[in-house]
Amino acid sequence: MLKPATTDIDALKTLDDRLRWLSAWTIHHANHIRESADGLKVGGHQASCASMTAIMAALYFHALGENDRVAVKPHAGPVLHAIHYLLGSQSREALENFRGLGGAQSYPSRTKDKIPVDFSTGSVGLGVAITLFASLVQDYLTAHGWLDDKDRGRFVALIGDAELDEGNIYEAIMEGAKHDVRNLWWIIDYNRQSLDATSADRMFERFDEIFRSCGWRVVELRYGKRLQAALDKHPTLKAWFETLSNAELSALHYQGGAAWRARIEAEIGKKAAAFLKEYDDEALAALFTDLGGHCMETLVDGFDAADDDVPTLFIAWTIKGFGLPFAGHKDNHAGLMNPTQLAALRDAMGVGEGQEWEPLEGIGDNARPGVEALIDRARVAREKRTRSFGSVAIPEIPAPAGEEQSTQAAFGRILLELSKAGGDLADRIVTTSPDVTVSTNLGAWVNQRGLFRRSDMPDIFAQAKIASAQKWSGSNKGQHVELGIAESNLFLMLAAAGLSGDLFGTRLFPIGTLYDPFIARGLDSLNYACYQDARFLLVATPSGITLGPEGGAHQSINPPLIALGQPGLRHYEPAFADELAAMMQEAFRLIDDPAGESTYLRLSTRSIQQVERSDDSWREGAIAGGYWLREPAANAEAAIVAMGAVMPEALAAWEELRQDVPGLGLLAVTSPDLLHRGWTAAQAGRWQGERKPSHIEQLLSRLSPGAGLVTLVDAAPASLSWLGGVLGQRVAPLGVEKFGQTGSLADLYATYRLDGDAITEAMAEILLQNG
Ligand SMILES: Cc1ncc(C[n+]2csc(CCOP(=O)(O)OP(=O)(O)O)c2C)c(N)n1
Ligand SMILES: [Mg+2]
Repeated sequence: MLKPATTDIDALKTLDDRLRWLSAWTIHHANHIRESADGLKVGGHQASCASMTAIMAALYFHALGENDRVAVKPHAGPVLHAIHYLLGSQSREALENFRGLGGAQSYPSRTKDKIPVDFSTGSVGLGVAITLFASLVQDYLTAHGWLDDKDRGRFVALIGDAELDEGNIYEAIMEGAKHDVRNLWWIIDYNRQSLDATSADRMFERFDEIFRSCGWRVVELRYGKRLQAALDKHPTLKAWFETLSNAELSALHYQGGAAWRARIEAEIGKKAAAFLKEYDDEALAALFTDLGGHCMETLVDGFDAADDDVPTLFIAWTIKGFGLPFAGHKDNHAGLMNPTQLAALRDAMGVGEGQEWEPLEGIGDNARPGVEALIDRARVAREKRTRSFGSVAIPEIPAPAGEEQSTQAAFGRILLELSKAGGDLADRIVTTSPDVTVSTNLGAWVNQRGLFRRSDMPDIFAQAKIASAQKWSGSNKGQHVELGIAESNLFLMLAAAGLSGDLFGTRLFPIGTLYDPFIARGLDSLNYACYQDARFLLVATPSGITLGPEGGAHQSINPPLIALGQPGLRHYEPAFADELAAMMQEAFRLIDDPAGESTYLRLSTRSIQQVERSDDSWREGAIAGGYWLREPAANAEAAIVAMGAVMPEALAAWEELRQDVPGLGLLAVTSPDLLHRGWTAAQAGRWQGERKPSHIEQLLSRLSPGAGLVTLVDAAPASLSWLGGVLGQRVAPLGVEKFGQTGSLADLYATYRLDGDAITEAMAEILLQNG
């Protein structure tokens, strides 16, 4: 820790003011001074920033240690930029270009901002929860000997009070309690305002109870020192103050001293007369705005007192828009000061006109050294930014043997073999699953590598000699993090583990398994993980109506479409075990490559006959998104295009139809996602003079320009129907458009038109159209 021996409270207060000024100015500049080419409102949140400049000054210039990592409330992004501007790590150009292309981002972004952002934020709640999983990853790395004690830190989330409505926060703290997480500070900017208005009072005294019952220490920073002292002297006034609702408090803060006086006179009367005499209106307003989250002494004392590893929730009372003309107004969320108001703030801050960007402008000679000393100390603490890539040798992953296999079973066997063979990759794999470890075939891996628990967890069933195929014991050397059924937590765990190289300098290879349809349960968290460039392998299994009797609400139709639209996530859907092995090898490579990405494997429980390969030529195509499983004749009039578990139907139909349809090809698609990306990239390339056709253009150009394609997929048919647009070929798209029916495979394939008859009929129709 780089904490100062004595705290220069005055210097911290100066920095608080400076952050309030610079964040307001940055937003003002973007909205009122920078030229607008399109007339669109630029926006920004001056009130949300002003609400927490004191908290952030106390944190960044006093409390944070060099290993500590922070998720900043999205709408306080400009305060983070102002801090880095003072530290010298943010440029004036980027601030002048706030919310512009290449400028400081609206909300802190790991990937788009140039300053070191520990966690991206924007979708409220997720930035909060990821800190908990990052702390768990830190414990994991320490337990496995990858992180020295001296490199451990604390994970801090700066939270808007309205964020507390996001359910993912409670899912996270319950999971955290199970894993005994520590080293967390969650600091609520308790301004009791949300976007629309003031927040509901009913939950008021409930949040702390919820956290306490999950093992957290709750520290309420309600009053600043001055207000505390004043209220201690006047118990009646204190009791009255504490009955004010959120809306009343906010309104009074907005109205100011005269309103406070009138209200106190009306409601307390004579008993408050002596008190009111002590203050003029201005002093009265200043007194009542002296809440804990704006009082530097209170913040510093509060942070200093929490010097252990107990997870701590700070409830820091604040006023939204503190120090700005719209402080406390319920509509101030997106409020912007007008130029006159801004000029008044500038004058009040002692900043000269024309000197707005000068970092320490107007700070007197006496105060400067103290301020500069705090900045210097903080600079050291904030500079660290590691990205660890390319450190691990990825071995060749052979396909599991077996004439008949399902991709899901093959996945389990590949992991088992990796575990048995050992080595760096196997040691760095960490698996995780929301209570579907066994049913997604991670069981054998877990038998080998064990559950991760900081303290030993015996396998009671094994001790009692009760027969079970599944060992279930935990230790701090275990490599599987078992989660409760909360898919959002799975993705946040993958996000945190997938950033281990960035956060801790050690790359892990996280693998998460879940049921394919339940991707939707954690979709925003998945998007959040990808947005931050976390790297992991997501294995979603089983999938589609191929579940057969299991069917019902477990069927998944649209995940391939989700993957098609999800940047940073590569979808592969293998039909055969050897494809899967190649894809897993590629996925591991992508995790450890700076230009890589995460991978989503959509697998099936259907055991199918494996194909015979005469050589390895399929492999490159399979990794690129597709290959001819049965070569078409040059200029063939038709092809079957199929993906994943329905490949046996495609192969059988190909056998049956090839007499009638000369030169018929069978294209095995392994990734519509990659094919589509390649297609659009090649188009964009052509606009810049590049001539290289994409993989899918090359594949389809083997057919005649007017050829017909029958596409077949156990998913939404739109996953493949777009292929007709590549070269203008006709498409008959087969797939699943309704879900929820149980049945045998034969019945379901017939009902949903995924069987041989459907392929034959579709082929006949499309060839007829051609003729
Ligand atoms: C998941 C999600 N839903 C909605 C929003 C839109 N939104 C942005 S801020 C906000 C409320 C902000 O209130 P609070 O968290 O208390 O922050 P404050 O500005 O008051 O500090 C909302 C609803 C969002 N960013 N993310
Ligand atoms: Mg709020």
